Amino acid sequence: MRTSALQLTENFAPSDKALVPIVEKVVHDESLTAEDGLLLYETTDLWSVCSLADSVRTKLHGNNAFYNINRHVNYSNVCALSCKFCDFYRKKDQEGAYAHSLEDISNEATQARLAGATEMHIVGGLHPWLPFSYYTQMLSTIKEIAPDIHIKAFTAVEIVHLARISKRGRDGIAGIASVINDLVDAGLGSLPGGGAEVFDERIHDEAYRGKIKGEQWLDVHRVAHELGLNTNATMLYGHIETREDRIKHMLTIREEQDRSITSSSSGTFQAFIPLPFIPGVSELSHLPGPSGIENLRTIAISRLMLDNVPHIKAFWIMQTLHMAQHMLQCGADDIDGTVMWYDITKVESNTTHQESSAEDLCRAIRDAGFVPVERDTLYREIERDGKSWSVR
Ligand code: V47
Repeated sequence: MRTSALQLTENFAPSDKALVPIVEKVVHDESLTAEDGLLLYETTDLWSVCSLADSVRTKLHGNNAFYNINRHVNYSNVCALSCKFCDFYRKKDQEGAYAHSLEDISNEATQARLAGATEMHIVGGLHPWLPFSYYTQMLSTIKEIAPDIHIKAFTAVEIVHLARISKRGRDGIAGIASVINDLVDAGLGSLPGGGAEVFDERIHDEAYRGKIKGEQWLDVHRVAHELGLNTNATMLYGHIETREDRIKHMLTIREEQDRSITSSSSGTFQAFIPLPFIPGVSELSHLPGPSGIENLRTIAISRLMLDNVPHIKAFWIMQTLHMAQHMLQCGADDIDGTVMWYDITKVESNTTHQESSAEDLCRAIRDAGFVPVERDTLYREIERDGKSWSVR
């Protein structure tokens, strides 16, 4: 039996006494400051950081840990950008460049429906020549084949790209809103959290010059929230950024979430997903990427800093399923889903086939001491009978 959050925090005596004021704030539901965040990064008392984060996740979610039955689809790796951390993009005529046809996508939707998936998570590069109709038809085709599947698609930079190719790039926020409305009409259900990287101009200019900046990423998510869509937020860490940059990034997401919660927006950030940099054969492949301990610490600190974001996801594809189990004990409450195909990073596999069965995900969750709960994209519980499912 796991200790409940309040029991743990009231009797909690960290061996690093510098953490005591942070423990007090957490017990009294006070938000942590940037200085607190840095202290959590600097302390050698990692056990206390993780236990404190675990107490917060337990308070929010009890013993539940979430997963879903989903499919990730990377429709094209052709990209106008050349981000230094990225091992996924190809130029149009480069070996390995691809763009899936709408027929490929409809086959994938059929497979997803037959497998009982509740979600398709779709992202790709900024393809220079695919027309706007490719994207709307992709969504409507999936909806025709699998009307109940939730489509979570297109990172903020893709939305900005779609505004440009549909001649709404100069219309600012109104252009973004009109693109999102078109996509929703075609079947879009929510936005994933990708492409946020680290909100810092220096890092942007050094590692992903040409990509939209933090303010634009936030604009897109703000508009989506105002239009009633839920979204996620990521942070790509462990490359050339500092720990200060990470804390600043988390605080920016927290501020934006406050804005969405207190405004008339009906959408909010549902989950925060720290993504560890995977060097692969990217231009930054000389860097080692973050260590397992840094990954645990970052998950725990995310849980503690982002007190207004309900879910912290340990994306097993990038963290590995074994590490995701540890992360469930250090603040994470979600590990993503069955995935099937994933082309953006490859940690334990040389192919895009990166799949975990629902049974394996549940076993991993149980083994970590939690109760597996199948959720849909909006974190509603799923009642399942084999391949057929409904929202509880
Ligand atoms: O946008 C690219 C990142 C993101 C690398 O919203 C890399 O539920 C690590 O956003 N090493 C895509 N990361 C993944 C993503 C995501 C994943 C799971 C769930 C959700 C969600 C979102 O991956 C990209 C980029 O930020 N990325 N290259 C790399 N070498």
